[in-house]
Amino acid sequence: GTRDKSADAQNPNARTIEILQSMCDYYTRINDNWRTIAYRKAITTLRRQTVKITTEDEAYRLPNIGHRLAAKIEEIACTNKLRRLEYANDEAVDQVLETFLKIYDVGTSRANKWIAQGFRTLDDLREKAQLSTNQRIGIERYDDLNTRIPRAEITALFAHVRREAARLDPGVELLVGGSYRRGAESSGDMDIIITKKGTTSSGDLVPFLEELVANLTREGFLVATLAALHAHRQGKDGPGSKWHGCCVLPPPPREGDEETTGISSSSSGSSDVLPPPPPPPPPQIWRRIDFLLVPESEYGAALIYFTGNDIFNRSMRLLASRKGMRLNQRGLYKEVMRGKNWVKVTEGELLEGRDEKRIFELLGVKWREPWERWC
Ligand code: DCP
Ligand code: MG
Ligand code: MN
Repeated sequence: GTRDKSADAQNPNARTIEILQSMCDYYTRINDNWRTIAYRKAITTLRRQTVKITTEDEAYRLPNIGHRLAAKIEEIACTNKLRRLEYANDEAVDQVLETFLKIYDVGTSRANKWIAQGFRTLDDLREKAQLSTNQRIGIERYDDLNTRIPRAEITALFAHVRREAARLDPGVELLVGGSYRRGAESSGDMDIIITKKGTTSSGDLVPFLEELVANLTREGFLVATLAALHAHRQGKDGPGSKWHGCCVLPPPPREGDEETTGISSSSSGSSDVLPPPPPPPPPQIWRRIDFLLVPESEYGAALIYFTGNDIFNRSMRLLASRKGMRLNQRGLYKEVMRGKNWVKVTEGELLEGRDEKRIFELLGVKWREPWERWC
């Protein structure tokens, strides 16, 4: 918004530009990329005008200005202000938006719709809004799911999963990716990557994960499903072989539940004084857990992707494209060559998928340990 302030002041549409810029800043703040871009384009168009735009029709005839923005431009020209902006800068509403955006599976447009419908609290939503199953879980477990997981707890949760997995299939390999692999002291969720020697399609691992999820659910470790395995399966080995949900650490075995030494039971039995009641079990915080199935042939690329962070991933992809390659979570490919009319000249050929270090090499990047990938 700092660009060309003086030039804007000379522009006959100065006031309109100023207010649209405030809206643009607001949408940037709340991460609404679509509207940010729309406003930016409209502002650019207005900057080029040499006469004042006062009606919706005039505005709509200009490039990059749709009906809604055109109506707003007319409102500003007539009233010198924009009601929507007063509402956008209402701090109370901002606070509500922030609260709603922290519900699992809720994005800007959903949150803004709820606000427009008059909802202001989680209780409003619980009682009056139309909620998906996931949004309902996100509200019921709002505090849990917005609490970061200490590293030590991830280690313990993972040990439990790994034990169960090894019982089902000792050949399967599991690893915690995401921020944990980057060495974070706490994480938003736990990303478990699953692979097995000899697999070439994530579908090969689906039966294993189905059984693992069933067992972990039966014993009370997994407590909610947010994205079931089948919902994301695309084709026979689509990228979506994943399961998202919530888990809790199994409660520690209570004294007396385990086989005892005999000493403690006999000594306490002879006393007249009642022993103090056992302390209540610690409250169980629901934790977000993701399982990702990856065939061995794609393991390296998947490791890079699921280790992140997201900014590091973006720069790796950008680097690949600058070198005529394409990197995604399945592999590093030679870029598809396209000719006239976007017709493929060559098919993108797989260069490497299996080996993380080899992908760095082919990209000509010095190897970075996971904990050096914060951006
Ligand atoms: N990822 C990405 N782009 C996204 C989302 C994810 O590249 N838009 C990749 C990088 C992330 C990894 O997937 O590191 C795991 O995603 P998470 O959302 O679980 O992010 P982190 O594990 O990095 O952080 P957190 O501690 O919040 O879970
Ligand atoms: Mg994570
Ligand atoms: Mn995750």
